[in-house]
Amino acid sequence: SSDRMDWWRDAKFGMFVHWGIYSVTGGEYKGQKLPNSAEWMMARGKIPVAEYERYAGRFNPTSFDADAFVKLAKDAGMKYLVITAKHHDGFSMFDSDSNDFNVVDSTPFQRDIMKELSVACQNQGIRFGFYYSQAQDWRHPGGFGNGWDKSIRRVSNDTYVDEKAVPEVRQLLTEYGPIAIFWWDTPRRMTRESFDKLHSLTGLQPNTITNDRLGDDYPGDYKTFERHIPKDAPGAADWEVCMPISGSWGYKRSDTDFKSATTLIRNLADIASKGGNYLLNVSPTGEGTLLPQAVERLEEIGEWMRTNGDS
Ligand code: FUL
Repeated sequence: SSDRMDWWRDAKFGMFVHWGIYSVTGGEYKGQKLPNSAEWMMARGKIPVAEYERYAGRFNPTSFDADAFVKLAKDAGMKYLVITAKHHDGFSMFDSDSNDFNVVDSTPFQRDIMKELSVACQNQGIRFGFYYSQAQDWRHPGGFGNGWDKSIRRVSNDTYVDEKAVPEVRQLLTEYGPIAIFWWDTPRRMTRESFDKLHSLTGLQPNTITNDRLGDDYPGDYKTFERHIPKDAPGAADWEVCMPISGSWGYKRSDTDFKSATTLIRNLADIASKGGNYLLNVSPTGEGTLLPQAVERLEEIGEWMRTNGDS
């Protein structure tokens, strides 16, 4: 019998992409290397909202080419791509109607990166999905997570959900073609109304597959494991391991901790043999390209896939 999960179960391998205005400095704030992943730069540096906004003015990844980017994933044997439409910092990587702090309205680049990628994926037969930080938002006064900027006059989390998360999720699910995956992240305690509003939006595209990070009562379609591979096949029917190709999710200049191609291939085989999917993360720079270390590894995996894979 056919199931909306069929393609996902067959896919085994996807590309995760963390990209945002923190990529401009490679996660460094005023020349300081900060602990944790680069996309956490604003929180680790305790950067005030007004100051963080200025990074948008430096985001101009003119070397970005959506077709070439998607081709890298396809040639590596990946079947789907999931990218950060909005991370915790509150910056929207698409032409958001409800948030001007976005790639089209607030950067010299002025191009809708999500639109370009959705088209490139569709042309090359790669399923396309969004990561969306629905709870943490360090810029909106009702988003969770920003405890450092005391100049913000807080509003309720419901206000944030109504003003930003709901309209953005709706826009992402109506203006960007078929969305294969909606990848929620870092659940926090919201009101039942807010959870339900977000949850029901995924019904706009009945075939959209979701992970389990909207909230405790919303298991989604599959279980997310972060950074580690379960030792034994987990009880869950459908699960995915997400893992950065190096140490950080977002591009971090000081991060040279690339996993070897051998390790990556072994991980893929290990996960696939236990029935899961591998969502391998790469980190575009402020120029819009991947470091050669990442490209080389993707190419090596692709070679292995062509010799040993099933397609
Ligand atoms: C985490 C986030 O806080 C990280 O920044 C990253 O997006 C990872 C995949 O999920 O919980």
